[in-house]
Amino acid sequence: MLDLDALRARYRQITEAEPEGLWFAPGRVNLIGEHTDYNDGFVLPFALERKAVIAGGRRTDDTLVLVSLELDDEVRVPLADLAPGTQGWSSYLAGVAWALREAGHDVGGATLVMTSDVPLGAGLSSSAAIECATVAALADLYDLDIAKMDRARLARVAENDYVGAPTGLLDQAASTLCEADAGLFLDCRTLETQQVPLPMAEQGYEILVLDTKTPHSHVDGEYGARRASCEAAASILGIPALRDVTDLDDALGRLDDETLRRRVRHVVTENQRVLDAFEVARSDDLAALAPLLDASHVSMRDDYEITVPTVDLAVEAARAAGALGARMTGGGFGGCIIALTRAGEADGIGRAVADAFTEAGYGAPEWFSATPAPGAGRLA
Ligand code: GAF
Repeated sequence: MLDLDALRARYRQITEAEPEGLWFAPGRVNLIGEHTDYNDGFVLPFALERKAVIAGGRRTDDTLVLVSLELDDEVRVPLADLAPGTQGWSSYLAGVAWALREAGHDVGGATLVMTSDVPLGAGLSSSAAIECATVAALADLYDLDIAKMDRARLARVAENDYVGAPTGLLDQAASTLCEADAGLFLDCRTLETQQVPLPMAEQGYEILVLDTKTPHSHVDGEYGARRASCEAAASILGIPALRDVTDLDDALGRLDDETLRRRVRHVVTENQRVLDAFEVARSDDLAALAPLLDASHVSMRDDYEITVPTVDLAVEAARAAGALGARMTGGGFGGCIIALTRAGEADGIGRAVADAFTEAGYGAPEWFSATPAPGAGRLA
């Protein structure tokens, strides 16, 4: 549970004033469409109730005072010293101020005190939640008129150019643009979006999110290596991005390297699965999502090679315990799985996975049932 009284108290301690406002942005799960975003493809995430919240106010000393409640840490950065490549938790906030200023927005100093219950490194977009909450705070504080998609893009600039993680737009778009009880269908090339109602409870389903507690990071080499493979394959195929593959067999036949072939097969089939999921979600039985989730996991495991043993076991154990379908969600190399279950069964399936982890000698996972929640905004 987020302690908003403690958040306000910490703000008062620093500034001797009340915050000018509280802003939030959520973490997300990606229902389907993994590693498709930077290939100009399609994604279908939804936002979580778990979120980052920032208590903020303007300052007149051209300085950012950035505080993490959880880490009990305070960082002071003069605006003139904002510099890409800075590491650490505060770079997700400082990077947004930098990105806004680079884009020509008149952002001055601010005190931003942050708290978050999005688990770190779990593949639930803890960093995008902080970035998008920071955009929301600074945009309001400095009266900036920035459309939602542009907010997401600026948050991505912070992630890519300031923090140095070569990610796509999925996480920031989800955290900014999602709406309650809906998934967000996003075409990452045209940036067209569509809200896709996900009446899970009405149809008698639940989405279990289970954190394997195997931590991952996007600043390490594997994520960038996958991205580089996709760009190399697109260049060999003479197309702008793997989104443009129209005949998979033909494309595979033109690639000599077996690893590249597998990477391409994942991206192209995953894009199709997002389109299929989009259709299913508009029909009247969400159970038809299940085989798409399963196929997505197999593709990430065997072709894109971004799963790890804990994640694979979690998916298998969830399926064995009655989940209708399950897959890893997020960037990979650890983190979370999601499983589509019948209503009332998610918790028991979480417990069955925990038992399987104990038997395999893995640490205890954590899990919760997820309801699609709204994207970033002002809390108070
Ligand atoms: C991470 C990245 F941040 C996203 O841009 C996306 O590529 C995802 O991994 C994989 O789908 O969350």
